[in-house]
Amino acid sequence: MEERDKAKIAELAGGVAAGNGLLDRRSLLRAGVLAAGIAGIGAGVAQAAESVGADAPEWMKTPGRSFSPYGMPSKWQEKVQRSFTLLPGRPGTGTSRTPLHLLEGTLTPNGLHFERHHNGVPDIDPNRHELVIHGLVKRPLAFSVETLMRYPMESQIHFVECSGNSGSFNQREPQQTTAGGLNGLLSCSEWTGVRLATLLGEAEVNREAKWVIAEGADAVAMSRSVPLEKCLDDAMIALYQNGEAIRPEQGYPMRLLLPGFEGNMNVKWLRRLKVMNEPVNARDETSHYTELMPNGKARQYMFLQGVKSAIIKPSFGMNMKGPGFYEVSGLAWSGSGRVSKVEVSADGGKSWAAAALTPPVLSKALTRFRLAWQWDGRPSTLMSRATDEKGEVQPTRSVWVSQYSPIQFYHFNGIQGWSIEADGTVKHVYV
Ligand SMILES: Nc1nc2c(c(=O)[nH]1)N[C@H]1C(S)=C(S)[C@@H](COP(=O)(O)O)O[C@H]1N2
Ligand SMILES: [Mo]
Repeated sequence: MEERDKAKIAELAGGVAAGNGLLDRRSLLRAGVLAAGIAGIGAGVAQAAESVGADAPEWMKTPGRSFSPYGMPSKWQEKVQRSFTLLPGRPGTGTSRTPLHLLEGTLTPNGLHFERHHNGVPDIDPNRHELVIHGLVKRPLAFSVETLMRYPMESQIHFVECSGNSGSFNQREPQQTTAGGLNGLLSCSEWTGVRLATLLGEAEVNREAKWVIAEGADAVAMSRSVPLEKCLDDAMIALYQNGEAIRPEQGYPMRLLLPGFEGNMNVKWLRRLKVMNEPVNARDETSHYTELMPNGKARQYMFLQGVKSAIIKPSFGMNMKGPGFYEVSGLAWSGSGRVSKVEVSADGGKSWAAAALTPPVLSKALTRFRLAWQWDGRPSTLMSRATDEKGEVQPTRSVWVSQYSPIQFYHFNGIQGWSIEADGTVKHVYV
């Protein structure tokens, strides 16, 4: 690109904000792709024909098909699917990932929410399911689904992230896979249900109580110890997911939702909450979900998902179409609250520019960030770094790795990078 053109783009877009062509975060509000540069660069915008409608496509010539009782995505979107990692011989055990790289915005369609099952998805008859609250309470209570539905409800938008998400970053070599393949044990939904504090209030928790043991009604009866404090704070018994009854894969007829805590603690198919004065050291919190330290000791009960971000556009599998004006965008989130800042670098971390955060920016929810980039066609390294409202900053991968034993893979929240080759190929690189 000519220096003169570059300068014109930068001027129209509101200025250069960091090295290697990152533009000011307000630039997208001011200028479209065309206005910001030279017609069509990078974006492939074409000139419209003089007379529109002369050659109408076939779908304009016959009536469309009829109504459907439950709508499905367009057949042209059939590749937008979850990807699986299953354990051999154990069909219901493993994970499926949200294809983050094929979605936009921040909410995950219910059919694409990631899945993590320890022994398959139970087929629960809601008329025979009960949630029991017992242990250190004055009044042990059993709630049918119908009873819970009569309680006052609230809606909250929150992410759920498996603590094993992005676990491959502990490996020596960067895995060459999509943004969803790397980070897709992550989804975000509007959850509607009953505040757990309301139900615990009715059961009247004893003074010595400190923990609540949550147990699922699946074949492994997955159990986790949850601090009582969290249960009395923003914990919810979720009954609805994005407006419809929670999906079987997500815990139908109800799940425990612990905003910001590692996925595993959000017990699905919830059947029992036992109030205790100590944690139980359940199988799922001793054999797994601990952090193995270099000295061979393990840290237990690491609940919070750290502040994190990843660039989704561009990412592996999306090649650049020549030099020009691009929007770099991605997702940022924190288990501790709101994302306060996301910075992007196009020169491998030498300089950083603040990205625009697309509203709404919600606590413990996915936030979309965007920044205009004028790619000059030379090899570049894109990175993003998030900061949350508590002031926590995403660490570098090497800082993260140095904290743990080399086989420890839970809670990776290090800075991620993509290299853009001169031919436009996007590769996963460690930065
Ligand atoms: N009862 C039960 N709850 C469970 C699990 C399970 O296997 N059984 N998996 C846990 C794990 S490890 C994660 S990451 C989340 C995944 O929730 P999702 O499948 O709705 O994405 O559920 C958690 N709750
Ligand atoms: Mo998980």
